[in-house]
Amino acid sequence: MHGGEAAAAESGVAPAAAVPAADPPVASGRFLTTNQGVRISDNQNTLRAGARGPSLLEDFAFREKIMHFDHERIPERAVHARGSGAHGVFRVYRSLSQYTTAAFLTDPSATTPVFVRFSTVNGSRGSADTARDARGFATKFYTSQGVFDLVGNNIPVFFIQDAIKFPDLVHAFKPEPHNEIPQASTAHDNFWDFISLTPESMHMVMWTMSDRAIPRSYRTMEGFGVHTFRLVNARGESTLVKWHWKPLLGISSLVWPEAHKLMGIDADYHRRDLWDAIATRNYPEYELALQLLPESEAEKAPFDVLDSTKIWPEELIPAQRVGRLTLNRNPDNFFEETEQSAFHIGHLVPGIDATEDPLFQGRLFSYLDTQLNRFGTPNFSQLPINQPKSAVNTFNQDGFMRYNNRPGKVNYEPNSLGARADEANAAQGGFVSYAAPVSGRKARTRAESFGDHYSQATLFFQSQTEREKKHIVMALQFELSKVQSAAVRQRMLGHLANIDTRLVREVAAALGMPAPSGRPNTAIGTSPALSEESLPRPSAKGRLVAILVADGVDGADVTALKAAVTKAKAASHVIAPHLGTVAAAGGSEVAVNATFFNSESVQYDAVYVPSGAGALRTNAEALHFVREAYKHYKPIGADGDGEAFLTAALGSRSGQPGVVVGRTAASTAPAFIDAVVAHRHWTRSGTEDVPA
Ligand code: HDD
Repeated sequence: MHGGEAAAAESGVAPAAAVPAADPPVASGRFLTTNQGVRISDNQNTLRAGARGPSLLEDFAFREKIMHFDHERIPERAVHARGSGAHGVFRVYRSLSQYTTAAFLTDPSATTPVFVRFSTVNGSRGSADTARDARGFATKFYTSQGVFDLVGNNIPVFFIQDAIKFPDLVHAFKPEPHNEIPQASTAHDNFWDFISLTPESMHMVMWTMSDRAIPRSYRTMEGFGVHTFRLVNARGESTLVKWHWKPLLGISSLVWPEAHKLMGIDADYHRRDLWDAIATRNYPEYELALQLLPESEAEKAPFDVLDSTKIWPEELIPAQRVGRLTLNRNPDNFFEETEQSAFHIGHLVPGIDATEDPLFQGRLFSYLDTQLNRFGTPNFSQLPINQPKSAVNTFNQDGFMRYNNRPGKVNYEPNSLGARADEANAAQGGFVSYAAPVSGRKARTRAESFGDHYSQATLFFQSQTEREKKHIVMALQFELSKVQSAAVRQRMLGHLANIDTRLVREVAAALGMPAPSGRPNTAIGTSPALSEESLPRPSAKGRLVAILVADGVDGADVTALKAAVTKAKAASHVIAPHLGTVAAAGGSEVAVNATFFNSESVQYDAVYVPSGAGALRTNAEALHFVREAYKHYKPIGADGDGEAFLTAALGSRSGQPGVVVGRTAASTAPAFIDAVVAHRHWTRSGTEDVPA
């Protein structure tokens, strides 16, 4: 009997009916109500004195509605404000108990729920997805031992070695403070001024100027934990670890003019791609790969494992694939899940620990602090998206929006008056910090072993294919040409000279400046795993093919092509001069998904012109569509009189790599799908002079 019931029984007064433990009041029922559950009679007109008179203060429904609206926003994230989230599951392939006690890494039968948030770093919440930038790849594992957050990026190194420099880095890359220009872009003086005075950033600069910084999709980019972490096993032994996410679709990127254009045409390009893939059950998948290094071997490595500006070349320390992440559910509500998800690099579970990396150490402070700013309360951990799915048993209490304090009288520990809440030791699954030996004098200093800022930048550049090198050169030409200060440009050239002689020569030429000489460490060699183009492209899965049609198209041909595309696990859209249907030859109708006025070639991975679409020969938008796809090295296919259309669009270029023609869709499809798998056809010539 509850206290209230006992008292009522004593007094002989019947207790009031128990209030049922209700679910939170979500939208339900037919009638619109106020927040207090009172039905609203008119949501279109305020209460006013006379039809043309002033509104009355008495209108509580109006005031409540406006008050709520006025407070809808929470501060956007200081960085990574623009993002998209998805739910999923993680499963380890085999037990890693040799290295760690973390249950989700030792039990291959366990399916661990996860929430992943992808993001850009620089732009504000409404900025475009395809900006040149690093991408965040933050994973919240709801493990049986509590929440573990892996808060990583799609680039394995960072701009700075010490967290004390982070606010300056962010101030420098964000829009300039006097005029808030430019949005979501590093092509401005402040960024390059800071970078030119921060040699340790050169390695990451090579990555952000490469195609890795303009991914085709969140589904086709890698993820990295960046720092060295520790895995700790049951014997208390530590193994150093670098975390990698490897996308099963392979890695693919946009080309810069395409990314640029997409910022205007579809600012939500990556968000939409992720959402659509999950909605159509083409679940994005990534393998977790670990680079493992016994603590005792760290000293022998040719880099300092605590330096976040360095990779561990995979040829030296292989990345072992140990588990799979599948994203299989879109959020029900963007704000509640994606926006309110709160990650923290200090959300660690037993068996996974931090290292002394000074960037890691600083992050351990910043993430909780930033959540206090965003949510105004330490109780953000009670929001459903942030709640652990394992038991929570804490004496923390109260604060704004707290709703589940522990019941009962006792709220302290140790206690003898209430339920016990014993602390757990390691054997009972308690978190025990790895007993890393620490010694030294207190000083503001940087280890000498952090001192080589150029060799791995050179390693990255030297590991790229010709085409990839060209793109890095072009990105630097673009970015530095936007810098007004000649001194900043000159200083940057000084750094590039220490990375690669050709790089500095070509960038300097575009800036109209002399190329300084430097001392690149060319002997560092190459790491093939760093070249996106050299990695395998497994299939056409997930690609989107545009099929251009007009009245008179051969309906059977369209059907055959669509079937071949579906069989390859890709998708297709039929594009025509108008929505609705087009009349196919023979009397059937072909349904249209998009038109030449509401979509452009940059939104597609490949283009096909089926037989009977020859009428498009005089359609300027259709001609432009194909020319632009050609310019961006995309696969182009045609059959029947579709070939005549290609000739009208491309002239003699229709014999170039990745342009596939045939008699029917059925006979052309296999070669066309192969071209789609290859994605871009870099050896194609004549792209520069295509008028698109
Ligand atoms: Fe950070 C957010 C990744 C260095 C301070 N960071 C944030 C997010 C990602 C990263 C993916 C977005 C999480 C989400 O989706 O909500 N950050 C990194 C990586 C770093 C890094 C890979 C280097 C290895 N960050 C870093 C440093 C500091 C911060 C050195 C501060 C000393 N980061 C923050 C933050 C953010 C954040 C201000 C903003 C919003 C948030 O935390 O929740 O605390």
